[in-house]
Amino acid sequence: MVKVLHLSDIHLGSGYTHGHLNPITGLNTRFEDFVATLAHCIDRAISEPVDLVLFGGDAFPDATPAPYLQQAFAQQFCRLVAAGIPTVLLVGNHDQHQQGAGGASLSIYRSLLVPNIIVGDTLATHRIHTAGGDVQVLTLPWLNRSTLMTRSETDGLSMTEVSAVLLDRLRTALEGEIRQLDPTLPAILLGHLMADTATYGAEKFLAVGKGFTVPLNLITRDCFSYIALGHVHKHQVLCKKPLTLYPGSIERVDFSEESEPKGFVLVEVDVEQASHEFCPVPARAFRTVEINLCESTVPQEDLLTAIHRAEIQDAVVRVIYHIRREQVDLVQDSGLNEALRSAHSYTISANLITQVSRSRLPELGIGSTITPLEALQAYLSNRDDLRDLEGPILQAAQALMRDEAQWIRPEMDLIPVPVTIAPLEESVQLRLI
Ligand SMILES: [Mn+2]
Repeated sequence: MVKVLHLSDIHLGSGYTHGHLNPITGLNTRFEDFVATLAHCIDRAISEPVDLVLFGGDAFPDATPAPYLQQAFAQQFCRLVAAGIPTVLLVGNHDQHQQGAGGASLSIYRSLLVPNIIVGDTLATHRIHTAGGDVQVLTLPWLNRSTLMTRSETDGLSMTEVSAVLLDRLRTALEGEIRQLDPTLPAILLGHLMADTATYGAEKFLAVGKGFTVPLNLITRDCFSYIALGHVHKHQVLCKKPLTLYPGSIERVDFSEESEPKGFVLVEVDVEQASHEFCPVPARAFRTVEINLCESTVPQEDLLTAIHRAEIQDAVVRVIYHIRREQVDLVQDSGLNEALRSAHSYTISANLITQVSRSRLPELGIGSTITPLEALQAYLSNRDDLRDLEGPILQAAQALMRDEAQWIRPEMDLIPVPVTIAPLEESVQLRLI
């Protein structure tokens, strides 16, 4: 039985806009938060003690972190080295330099031959001796086109075709590793990837062209006792046999993670099976206070009541209120600042509601067919403030249209391109996944 602590997506150095400068240390308070949470995870690894620590990737915001970030990260993982706990550091998409072309921010640990630290920047199997017995860890770092294919191979292929070829290569490479596994020892797959059945937000769309989604059944092979994942910030179990899960990130990076518990997992692994326990960490709370004041006769009072009701103590708070233009003077910022003093940091934004929307220009309505220039003309003749610029704007537009015509091949005009815009889920993790 091998006892494992699995954490992921540290992103040390992110989300500074939600913090402020600590006047004593001169550091951003969010940096200090992230370090404290990471220290909490390492404390637990040592106090248990666990036999092995697995980090699922994305250590920093990018592959060239500032020296103070590198140092803070190293100081924490160095404690595992001192305690004699073997550790695997997997390379995530944020750790790769130029999409895999120039090494990774974590490779330094291998170059320095730090004992008991293994850097997972290639698809490879590592046999690790731990206090709980020997274990095999197959590392699967973030893969992108350039990892598995040369440029000439991808030339002329569509995105879907590239994905199909990549998955095929991954299947073959994985099979090669699996065949060499020792069936008498527990085997763990440690991967930084987007599984097709995971719950995530806009990163799915943002990652188009950069990486690809891996079908869960490609990795959930019975030769593995445990499949340890990284990349998605929301903690979730994808499969019970073999146990496959994302521990999620350890600190909130933005408000999309407001309602997600943050933590790591402790996993007991043997050849046949694995069981886990999610351990929450004291990550800083994020709170949204949102209220519609349009119907309120005492908007300031109602807003203050809403703020007092929320648990804002030491939290990163955002206050959003909706208000009519004529009520704006009824809300005083000074009173709000006072009410929000116990928050760690806060932002206040007023959303002005215009009750009577302007009627559309009839000539631009549905059913009328006009050229782009006629549309511009109709728009300009309804904008008194642009009257002086009407001539020059029309001239500029004509010149642009002429220019454009040179670049448009006639056949391109004739092919309708179907565009499907999928609705984004509410919990978007835009920047960091
Ligand atoms: Mn990632």
